[in-house]
Amino acid sequence: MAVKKNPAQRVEQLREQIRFHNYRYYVLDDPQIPDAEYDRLWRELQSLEEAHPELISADSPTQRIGAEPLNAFGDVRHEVPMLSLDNAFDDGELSEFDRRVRERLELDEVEYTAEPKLDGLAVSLLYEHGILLRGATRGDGSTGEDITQNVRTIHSVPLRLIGDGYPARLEVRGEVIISHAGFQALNERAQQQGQKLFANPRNAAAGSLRQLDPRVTARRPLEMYCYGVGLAAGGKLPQRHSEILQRLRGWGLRVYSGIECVSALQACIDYYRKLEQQRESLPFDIDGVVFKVDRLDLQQQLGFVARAPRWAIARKFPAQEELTRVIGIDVQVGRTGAITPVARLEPVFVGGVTVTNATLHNEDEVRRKDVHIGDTVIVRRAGDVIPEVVSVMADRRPENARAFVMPTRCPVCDSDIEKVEGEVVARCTGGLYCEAQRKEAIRHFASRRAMDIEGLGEKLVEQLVEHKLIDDVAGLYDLDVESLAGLERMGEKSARNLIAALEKSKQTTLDRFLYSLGIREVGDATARSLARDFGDLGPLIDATEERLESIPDIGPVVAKHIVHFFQQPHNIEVIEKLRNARVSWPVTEKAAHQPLQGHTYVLTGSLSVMTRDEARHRLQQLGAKVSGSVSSKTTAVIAGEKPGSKLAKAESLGVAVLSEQDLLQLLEQ
Ligand code: 9MJ
Repeated sequence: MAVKKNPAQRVEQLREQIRFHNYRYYVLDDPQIPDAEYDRLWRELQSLEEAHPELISADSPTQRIGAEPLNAFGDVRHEVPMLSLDNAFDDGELSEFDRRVRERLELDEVEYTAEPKLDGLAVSLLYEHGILLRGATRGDGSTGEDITQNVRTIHSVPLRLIGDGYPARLEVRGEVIISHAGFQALNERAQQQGQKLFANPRNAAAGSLRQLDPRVTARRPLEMYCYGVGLAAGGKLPQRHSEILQRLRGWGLRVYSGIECVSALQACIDYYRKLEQQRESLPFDIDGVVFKVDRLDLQQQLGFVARAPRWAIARKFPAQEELTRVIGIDVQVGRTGAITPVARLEPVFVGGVTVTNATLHNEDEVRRKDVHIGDTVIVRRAGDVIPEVVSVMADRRPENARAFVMPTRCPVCDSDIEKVEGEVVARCTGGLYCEAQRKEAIRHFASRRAMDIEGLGEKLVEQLVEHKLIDDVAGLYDLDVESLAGLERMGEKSARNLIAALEKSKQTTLDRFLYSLGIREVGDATARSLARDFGDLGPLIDATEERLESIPDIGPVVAKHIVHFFQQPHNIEVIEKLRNARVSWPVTEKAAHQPLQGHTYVLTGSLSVMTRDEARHRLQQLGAKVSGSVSSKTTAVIAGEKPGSKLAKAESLGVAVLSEQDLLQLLEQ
């Protein structure tokens, strides 16, 4: 029989258990127990500490947010300076670095560790006998600020190291960041509370660490990844950087799992390319890759110059944010008449391309960001997303800067612009009378996920409409080689290719056809639901709002748009013309392709390729049920990043667990 522990022993035991589970959750991303079980341990510790306040110690997991607000941060002198990194902006500069290293060391080949360069704030953590004593910012490298109270609130920072063998005094360095998911949640909360939004995760992390009140910091989703050691005294560390990182992980500190040891330049370049590819799907922002000479004896031999070590380099990605000037603000008219203000910019090179326009989304955004013509602004370009104006450099506003005035009439067709109560978007009321809306409708019709007409790009659509060769999408199928061949940049061969592509597009599917019509709020996923449910166009044209709303994922607003669309005689006329041109699709048996019928899935954690909502939707389209709780009847649990207690429940019930990769395969079927 277990001996009943006295309170002091039980408190220590609970702390050890909680530390271990924190480590599983925050460091390894692999929780071992359900949330409810963790909460139980936590509450037991809390009530024991309440009953026996003399047992409370600063390294207890309950004591993360203890201290009162400060008046100012104190200074911390770094015993070992916190160096910065030299940069390489292209492969040539990286190659130069490698050459210099090899020459100095008189070696033919050097091994490097390759790490993502996290875009956050460099922080130092000092542990004495395994207990976190102090956290500090980098500052100028020799003196930083004492932010102990704030780093203590970060769950991936252990208040006490686990395991053993750590030096008596150990100063660990790393980057404090906010992940994309954390950033999104933070801004959603700020918006709900009517507070100012953060411009990017880095600013949010910096602002959060600089709070004098640790209770504010504690509400911010900060995380820390460690990448090195400053001071180590009273104990031994391995003689390779990569092995030190392994050790840190063993002591409960979070280290990014994708760090690799690479030999020679080509492998460095390969790693850089790989990370460049992965950049968009990583859970946090990175601005490059850091290469460090792996052997510490070689690092020592190389030493450092000024403020940067000779043994490391940051190969930076092309910048994603740059400063430029707004030379005008125009509005663009979209397919559904939506009016989007667009900043015309002095050309600027951002993230590898020259940017001359950036979206301002809508009038409210222009006001919120307070963008004037003449302002110097920060422009951001992330991946393939349309560049956007992030913020204005208010102190650089020239005297003659002008505010943006939202037009009241469409700049293209002169129809009224109207803004429906409760909607953020203003719209041109011209409909297909508006040339801009017509062009956009045709472009959408031809796009890849719609009718997929190869070779029919933006420029060509503009010419076709402007030369009055067509006035709606059905007109495309009346085009012939002669009428096309006279257009700019259109030889006979391209004309023939386009006619062939048009011909090919006539064999389509119902969902593509529905999507291509450009009904408001009917994206490709909704189009698939409709196609699956109705099987053919006729019944859909006759459907009532009520009937449409009975379909999962179709709400009252979408239903209204669909009914309204088919009530317009003009739209029915175009559809008839398309059918007369022999556009056709196989008529499916209603709800034919439902391979997952009878299966139930549960989603937990965050997915990287799609949102949970999308995943649910797509599973439902294949006939699956998606449930919020795990039971023995569950077919499988699909676990993303940071899965919740559902994963543990699945494991305890012996229910299958699928990764995001498995999910993608399932959906591919
Ligand atoms: C970042 N920011 O991720 C270093 N860093 O090493 C990594 N920064 C660094 N290493 C020495 N991974 C100085 C800075």
